[in-house]
Amino acid sequence: MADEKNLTVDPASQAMIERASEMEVFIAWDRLEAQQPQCGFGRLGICCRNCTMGPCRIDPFGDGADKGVCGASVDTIVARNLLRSLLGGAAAHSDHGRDIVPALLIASEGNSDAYKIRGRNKLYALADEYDIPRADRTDEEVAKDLGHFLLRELGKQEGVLANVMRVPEQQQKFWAALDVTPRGVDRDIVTGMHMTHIGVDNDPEHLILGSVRAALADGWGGSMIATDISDVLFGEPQPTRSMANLGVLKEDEVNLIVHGHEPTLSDVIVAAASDPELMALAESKGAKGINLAGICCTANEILMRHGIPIAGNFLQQELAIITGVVDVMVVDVQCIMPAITQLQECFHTKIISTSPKAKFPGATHIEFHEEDAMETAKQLVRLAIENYANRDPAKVCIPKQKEALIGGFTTEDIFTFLGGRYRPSYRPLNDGIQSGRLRGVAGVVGCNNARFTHDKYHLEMVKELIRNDVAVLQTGCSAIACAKAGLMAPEAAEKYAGEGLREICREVGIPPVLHVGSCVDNSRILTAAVEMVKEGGIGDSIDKLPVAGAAPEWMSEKAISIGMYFVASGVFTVVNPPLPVRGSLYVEELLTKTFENYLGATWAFEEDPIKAARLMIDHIDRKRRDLGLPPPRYEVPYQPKTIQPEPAAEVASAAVTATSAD
Ligand code: SF4
Ligand code: MSK
Repeated sequence: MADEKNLTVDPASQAMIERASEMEVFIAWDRLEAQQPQCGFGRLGICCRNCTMGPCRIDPFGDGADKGVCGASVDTIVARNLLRSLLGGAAAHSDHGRDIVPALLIASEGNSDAYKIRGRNKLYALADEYDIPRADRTDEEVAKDLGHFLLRELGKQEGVLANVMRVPEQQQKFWAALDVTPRGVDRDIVTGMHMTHIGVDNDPEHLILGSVRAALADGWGGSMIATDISDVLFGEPQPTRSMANLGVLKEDEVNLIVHGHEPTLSDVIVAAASDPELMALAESKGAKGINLAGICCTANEILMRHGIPIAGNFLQQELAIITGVVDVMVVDVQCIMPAITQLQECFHTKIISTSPKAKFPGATHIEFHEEDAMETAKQLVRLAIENYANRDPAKVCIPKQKEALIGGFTTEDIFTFLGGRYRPSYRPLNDGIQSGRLRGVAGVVGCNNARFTHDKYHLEMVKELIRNDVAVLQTGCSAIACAKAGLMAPEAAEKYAGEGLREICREVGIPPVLHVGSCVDNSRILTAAVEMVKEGGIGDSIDKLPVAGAAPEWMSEKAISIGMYFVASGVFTVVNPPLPVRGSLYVEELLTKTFENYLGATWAFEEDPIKAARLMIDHIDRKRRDLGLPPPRYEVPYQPKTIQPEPAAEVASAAVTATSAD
């Protein structure tokens, strides 16, 4: 395998990759190497398996086949593939939202030891928004109506999503003109799948607009519903201190890691881990305590509400097990590598799958049902305690790196910490942008991808943005990358931020990079943009705001949906790697150019994180000029750094060349 320093910039991960290689344990980077050369057709989006006359593939050089057996053009195939991938992502987010509703309904019965209505302010705000009566009713009665209302929204068959009323008027006009106003999550995803069947929709533009509608149903529907219900059920996050990186694991305590996405079980495990009986049991086995930590977005969910430490992001899931001290890893859905169960052959860690929809060969399956949530949570903690004695001391190796962070920012609490308790407002944010002290705001989100040096792209991009006085909102594994690098500590402003952003961070006492949650919480970035529009003075629609988005190391289909709903909501969004559409010039132009006229924003593809940040800053400056705002108060020199192209990309283009020459 290549030098671990080229695989990740995170020292804790470098140490564990080295450890894996010493122990001859195969991990993601080894499997990536074994996969070379990867398929260049797939990367360009030009192969189709939608019927058994295929698979068909289009020759990217124009010498061979330019149509599938059915006559589908390269533009149709590329657009259809993108739509299918996006639907996978939108479905995952939206099903996450649906899966939280049963817990809300159980809480509304008022007799669960696991679930209670903890976010009263959010409950009242949502009830008022959706016309659910509150007078002379208990919180539980209101929550029950809310749960049923949101279930109907997810499965809505007539009309449009209720949350469309949250969207600024200009965005609604764009969507109406294109006929992409989201109608209902289930409906728009099923319709999208139907469109991709052989011989249904063959118009590439129409297919791409189908993906816009499904993405909007995710962003303003499924994901937003997931965020809203989680806030009602588990409580609205508040800024909270915690730590991040593998160094949060403890040699002398039972370590239980929760990994995946949905908070319905992990939030209850937080309570179970502090149960006095279980703590006594842990002590009786020689452990000093029970240490709970998270990986991926489950980590973000329980960090935001309870300050539980983060063990790592997507590419650290195997590395956590290689520390030799993870007694149990509880997994539910999304971003869980099947490989982790194979590590059980070398390490004592027990992998326990819990979702009725996700089984992992080799894992112990303890199916989670909301009615028995506390019982199941305690059972899982007990299993971790019992497995503590099975650790092999010779295999224990915990990297020492961990960094302090503050997480738990939301659209709602931004009001308070900016405007103060007695005058909550977005005014100071908008004032900062209007005066030029703050250049703009960026959302930097998304995954890790083994093809690109782990965390490097997130860190370089975010540092360049804050150096140029662009405040950054983050979710997902990108947020974890920056937390591990110390960018979410308040002191980060002194070290990394430009002068204007530093002044604001000092005044308000916030880090320059704000952790706003998990993947579904990208909806918080949409609603924060809406509040900036409502506050006034920096654009009367989202596409006019000096804001931008990015996913510099994305890999999951969910990221396609997130990027598409950012763009369709008016946010210019830069991604790396490019969407798999480069086999069709038409589709690429549609997404990166024509969308400007359709939606007021476009996609951009750029691998170099500094150049990508520069695209975002230039976009923000253009928006500032269009609004007649003064130039940024503090300019810093642009320091281009050239990043070496990732080796896999070279291999892929070689693969295309080789295959087409066959
Ligand atoms: Fe080939 Fe058309 Fe079938 Fe796709 S749908 S596999 S392009 S024949
Ligand atoms: S977990 S979707 S790797 S951000 Fe949400 Fe991380 Fe991407 Fe999964």
